[in-house]
This record gives sequence, C-alpha cells and structure tokens, in this order.
Amino acid sequence: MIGDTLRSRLAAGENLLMVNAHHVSSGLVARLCELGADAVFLDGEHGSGSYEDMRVMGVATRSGGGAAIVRPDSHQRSTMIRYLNGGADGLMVPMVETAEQARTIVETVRYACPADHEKRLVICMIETLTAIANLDEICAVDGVDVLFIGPGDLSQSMGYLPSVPYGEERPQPVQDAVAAAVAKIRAAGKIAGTLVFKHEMARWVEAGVQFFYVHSDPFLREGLRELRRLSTPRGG
Ligand code: 3PY
Ligand code: MG
Repeated sequence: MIGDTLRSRLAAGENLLMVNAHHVSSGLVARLCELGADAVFLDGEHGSGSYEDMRVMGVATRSGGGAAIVRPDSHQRSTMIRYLNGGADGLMVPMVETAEQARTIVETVRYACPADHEKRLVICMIETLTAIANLDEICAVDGVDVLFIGPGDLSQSMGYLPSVPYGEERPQPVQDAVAAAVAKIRAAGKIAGTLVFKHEMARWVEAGVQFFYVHSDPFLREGLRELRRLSTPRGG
C-alpha cells in the first residue's frame, strides 16, 4: 500500500491529482495513472463497483504507479475494514460532521491495519454546514491526513443544487464557504482538498488546496467535441 507516499508528497508541499474513472475498469484506472494521475478515486458511495472490483482496480492502479483511494458509502466499520483489507491505499469517508466521527474513522483504520496503518491515507469529507461549524475540532483530530470539502453536498446543505452546468460557476456563497474552510484547514496546519473542474483549478491552487479531485468525463466530453468539430466538413 502506498498511502504514505502521498502523505510524504503532500507534506513536502506537492499538489496531488486524484481522478475518478467513473467506470469499473482496471485498464482505465491503470492508464489514468500511467498518464499522470497520482491517485484514482474508487467510489463505493456512487457507482456499481463491488468489493472485489475495488480490490482488483486497486491492484491495477498501483501497477500504473498511482494510489487507490476508496470512498465507502458510510461510516459503517465493517465496510471501511473490508475496503482496507482489499488493499485501499486510503479511505475518503463522506459526511464527516464531528470530531468524534473523525476519531472513530482513524481508530478503525488503525484497528483494520495494525501492521501498516501508516500506509493508508485518511481523508475526511467536509460537506455539510454542521461539518463546517465543527471544522476547528475536526481539524484537531490526530491521524486525519486531508480535510476534503465536497462542494456538491455542501451546496445542497446550503440550499443550492449540488451541481452547475459544466464550465459555469457554483453559487458565490458556496465558493465563499469553500474558501473560508480551506483557509481554516490551512491555518490549522492541515492539508485541504476539494473537487474541481478545469476552469477552477488555478483559483484553488492559489488558495492553497493541495489535494485535487477531478472527474474524467469532462476530458472525454471536451476531447470528443473537438474531434467531432474537426471531423465535420465545413458547411456540413
Ligand atoms: C461532493 O461534492 O459532495 C462530493 O462528494 C465530491 O466531492
Ligand atoms: Mg458528497
């Protein structure tokens, strides 16, 4: 497991790219890493992957030189343990709202991997107004490597739609809330992460975000649109 490699790189000030393949495909996750992704996001909260799919994709991810970060669908102890036993390089746990929950997640990782828990990255997702209100206490929990702001669920928690059309901006109050959370995480000496689209990247790099989660679909969509344009005869 290579979560410790990501931790060291973050501690050295590097920014990391984690890509969601959106498909259950070992070939695709390996290729994404060969082409430059530092990690792939294997989503057990959305999508159709089984425990075995996640294990096999994790092996493929590492063969491509990247790390496999798995999102369980809940804080259920047995679910997290099964992903860790299947070789997850890290867990990105959704809907962490209190320091107590963050502590339980850290303890679960240490329990599941007594011999090599330091090789697993622990990421807590901050994605509700309650989590934002408790952010100082959550940041103070030892063993949490990355505090990751989920702008989609945070938007819903603030009364907005979870997503905006590709290329558009999220509502300003959501952007402000993410920026304030990033500043707080950094002031606490912790690593901040968030989901970004290409056009937002420079802004969040500037704000000090180090752990970037990106979707692969926009690249496919943009690439195909461009090929379609180039392949269409003028006037056609
Ligand atoms: C969210 O934005 O809510 C996510 O879970 C992904 O970042
Ligand atoms: Mg979310």
